[in-house]
Amino acid sequence: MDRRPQRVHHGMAYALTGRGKRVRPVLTLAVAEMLGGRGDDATLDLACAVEMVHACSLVLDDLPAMDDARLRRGRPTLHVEAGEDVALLAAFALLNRAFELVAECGQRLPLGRYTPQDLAHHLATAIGTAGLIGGQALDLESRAAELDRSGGLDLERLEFIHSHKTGALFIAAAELGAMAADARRRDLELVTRYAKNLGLAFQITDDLLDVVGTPEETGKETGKDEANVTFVKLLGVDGARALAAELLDFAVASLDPLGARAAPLRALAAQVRDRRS
Ligand code: GRG
Repeated sequence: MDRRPQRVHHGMAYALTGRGKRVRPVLTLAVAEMLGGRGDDATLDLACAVEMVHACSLVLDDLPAMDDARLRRGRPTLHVEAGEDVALLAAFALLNRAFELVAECGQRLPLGRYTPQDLAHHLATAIGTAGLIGGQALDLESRAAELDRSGGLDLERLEFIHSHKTGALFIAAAELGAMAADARRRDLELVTRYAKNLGLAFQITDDLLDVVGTPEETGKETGKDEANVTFVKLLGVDGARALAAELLDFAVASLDPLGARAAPLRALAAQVRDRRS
């Protein structure tokens, strides 16, 4: 990390470290292991690539032009720590490094049902305008509309925003794990359904923690969503909790055909339900 460009390399390391939960790479690894993956370095690298994309998205989301957040993982956000120039370059460097890693993993993994291009294609689709970027864009537009008081945000639109902004990377994380294990298509579909519901439930618990959590627990400012439409705003604390629980039940139910092998994914769903950070 002392190699040039030092400030960008330090920024990348800063964004990747700290007290993050690593839920998405854990999902990649748990799915791969459940479906018979070899647990080798290539699968681990694939999981790291997923976390790099997530770290990139957090850095961009925290920028003044987006959420304008100052605290992340219990410390200053990257642009506050190192400047917006470094934050932007580090974010794009992380994204680029993620795709370098995915390309390398595609060569190293013993794939039969999938091609190396499938891995990159799934990840790219999850990030693009049909995924994180699309969800973020719609979120920003909706916030502006709220400020103008020219348009309300209903539950369907909120679900659409967050199933893209948050859910798409959960789905890609699970799919990459399944592909690394050379999973059968049927099993890939089961974990996709699991991850879709898990991702949306994760976002709802994020909204809940913004209201009932503390900065000490969550490592970020709370009450940030006060001016925004969230699941808690639309449904209340109890209603949002009930919806998260229902989605987690759906997530777990989609694992039924996988039997006892899916115990770690069931445990992950319970952790999302009970999380305080
Ligand atoms: C080019 C990758 C890319 C993205 C551009 C900025 C953007 C588009 C999308 C924002 C996506 C985003 C940050 C969604 C919020 C998801 C969410 C609930 C984040 C919090 O995740 P945690 O709790 O964080 O897993 P830790 O710190 O534990 O890793």
